[in-house]
Amino acid sequence: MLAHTIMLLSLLAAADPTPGQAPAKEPAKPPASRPQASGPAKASEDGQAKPLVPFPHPLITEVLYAVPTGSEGDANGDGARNATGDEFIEIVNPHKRAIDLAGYTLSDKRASEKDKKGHAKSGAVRFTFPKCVLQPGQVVVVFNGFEGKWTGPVGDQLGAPPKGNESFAGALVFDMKNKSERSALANNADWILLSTRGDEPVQLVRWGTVEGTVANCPLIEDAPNAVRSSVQRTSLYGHLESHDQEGDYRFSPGRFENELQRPTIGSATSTTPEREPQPAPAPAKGKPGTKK
Ligand SMILES: [Ca+2]
Ligand SMILES: [Ca+2]
Repeated sequence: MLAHTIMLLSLLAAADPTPGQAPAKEPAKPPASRPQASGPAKASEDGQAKPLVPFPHPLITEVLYAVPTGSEGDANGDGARNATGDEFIEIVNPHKRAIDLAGYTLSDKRASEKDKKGHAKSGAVRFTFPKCVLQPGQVVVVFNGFEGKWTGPVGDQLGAPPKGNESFAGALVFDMKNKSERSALANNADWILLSTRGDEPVQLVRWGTVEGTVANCPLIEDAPNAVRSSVQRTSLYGHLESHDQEGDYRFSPGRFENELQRPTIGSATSTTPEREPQPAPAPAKGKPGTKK
């Protein structure tokens, strides 16, 4: 109890200096672009750390937008470095209950732009998840996939992989199956937007001097420039840093340490997740997934 009180007090002190203690220098207010992830973990009223995104949303934990040159850039491990195909986004279920990724979309800035006729511009990155139950702490990696080759189970927009991929620490791996080299994240300035099946923004990770923003996005984070590595979250409640600050690895698709207990592999399809209310018809109840 005392520890919780101290933590809460320290959080309050960090976020809201008392008038008598003028901050040494302005501004006391954190940058608007990193409202939630630049400081310590938010605490709810009971003192428990809260995920950076509310239930039932997943959380982006790593982005490889600037693929390292040479063999060090072979993030999907197919033996060839591809500046487009080896890009990936890693996400996790940060909650204590299962969630369903169905309809969640990852997209870049290009995907938000339209040409004069109102059509989507070419070169966009956009991936919409199929039905995919994610247990607490379970990790997903979505590769760009351009010209990629795969070992082990890999899903796509039409279907989730039947199980985790041991080549990626047991994470569920998806392939965007991009057919154009131009459908890639821009190294100098771009973003990844996570949005719901109802097209509501959940999380925006951006880098470089990117123009524009996403209105009404509750979590906007500016990732550091990462020339020869990915950017990865320091913890489930932490901010995004260049991956090479954490050791010799330049990226770690599928590996994300967190405070949640990892579920037993194989239970992923056997638990019905709770879903936010949606207009779409509810799935049949009492129909457990096939056990393997
Ligand atoms: Ca590769
Ligand atoms: Ca990782």
